[in-house]
Amino acid sequence: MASKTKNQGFDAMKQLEQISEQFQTIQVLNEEGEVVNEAAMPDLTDEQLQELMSRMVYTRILDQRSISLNRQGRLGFYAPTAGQEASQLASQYALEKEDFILPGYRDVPQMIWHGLPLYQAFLFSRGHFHGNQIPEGVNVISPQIIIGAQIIQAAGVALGMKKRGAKSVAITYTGDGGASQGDFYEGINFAGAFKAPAIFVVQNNRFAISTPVEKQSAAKTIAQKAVAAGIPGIQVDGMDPLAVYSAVKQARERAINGEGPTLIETLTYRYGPHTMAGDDPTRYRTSDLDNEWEKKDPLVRFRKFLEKKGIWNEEKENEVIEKAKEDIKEAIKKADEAPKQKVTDLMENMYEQMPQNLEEQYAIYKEKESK
Ligand SMILES: Cc1ncc(C[n+]2csc(CCOP(=O)(O)OP(=O)(O)O)c2C)c(N)n1
Repeated sequence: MASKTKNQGFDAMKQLEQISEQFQTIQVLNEEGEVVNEAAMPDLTDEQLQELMSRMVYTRILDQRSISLNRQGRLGFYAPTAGQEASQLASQYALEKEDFILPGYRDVPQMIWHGLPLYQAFLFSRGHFHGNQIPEGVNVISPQIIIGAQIIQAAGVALGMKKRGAKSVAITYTGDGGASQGDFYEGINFAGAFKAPAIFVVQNNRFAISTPVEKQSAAKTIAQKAVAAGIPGIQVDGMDPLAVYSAVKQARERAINGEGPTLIETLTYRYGPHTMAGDDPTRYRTSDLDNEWEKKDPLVRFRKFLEKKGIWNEEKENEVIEKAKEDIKEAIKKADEAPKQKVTDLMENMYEQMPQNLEEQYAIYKEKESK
């Protein structure tokens, strides 16, 4: 669309159009599990490909079980993840243990695969403080509920790594809604200016609760927002684990080579509701749109690819499913055994030095709890 306004030697609309057109979606596997882009194919062994598939299957089961546990009143806050496995798990799979994850509330799977014990993820869901006591050596922080706040924190963590001379990166995740927050622009701009080794992943699942991405921004892609920060921006097919892996792996290499941050937009979809707190997606999504995205299912596509290679079958998948169910059962049992949270735990965890006005209340509760 050329500008309707008189051209006085330059055409600002055309310039915008040209910039937007540069951002093409990177894909390695199509919906049939066929390789359509050899050049972007990551260098993964058969074992690694199987491991990635196992994690995706495991996490789909975890999602199904978490939804059902929530409905039984055995879990609290839960943001469903089905549909986003490639985006979440292939990006985490491209990391090293020393890298730091700053997740949003939907990104608990990445935390688990980065080392957070499953029972602690369940305790987080229940609002129990032990769910937020991340074990030493597990480089994640608690999921951020304030949309976009983790983006600035990631820029800071990454800059800290650079200053210490560490060869690691900070990766953070937000949604398409998060990319409209001021924190997003501040974070990517700051990281760009200081060449901080950060990776900003925007999981564009098309909706911020009920707000469609088309109403979120006039930009054709979220990836192109990187241009203003002077950093590379990539849009990948977020239902394609190999494309996501390649994009993050490359961004990580750039970051540790001192070339600064990258913004990665993954085009994805959440099959379930926004959270389990009463959201009804049928009020804002059509079944046609749901069907369109179900055909892109990352598990189906990756399964087809691996089966064609002869390195995946039903038996293997069933083993993973059984293992996931077993682990979940054990982790829930362990979460149930955690000591009941007390009011004084909340106060003690919040303050090193209790404010004077709370000291009195603290003493009252301490007394009650001792009975
Ligand atoms: C600063 C802030 N504003 C509003 C909210 C309420 N809120 C919770 S989730 C959400 C939508 C976020 O959508 P998106 O960033 O696309 O992520 P998604 O949930 O789709 O993964 C909103 C507005 C919040 N948590 N924080």
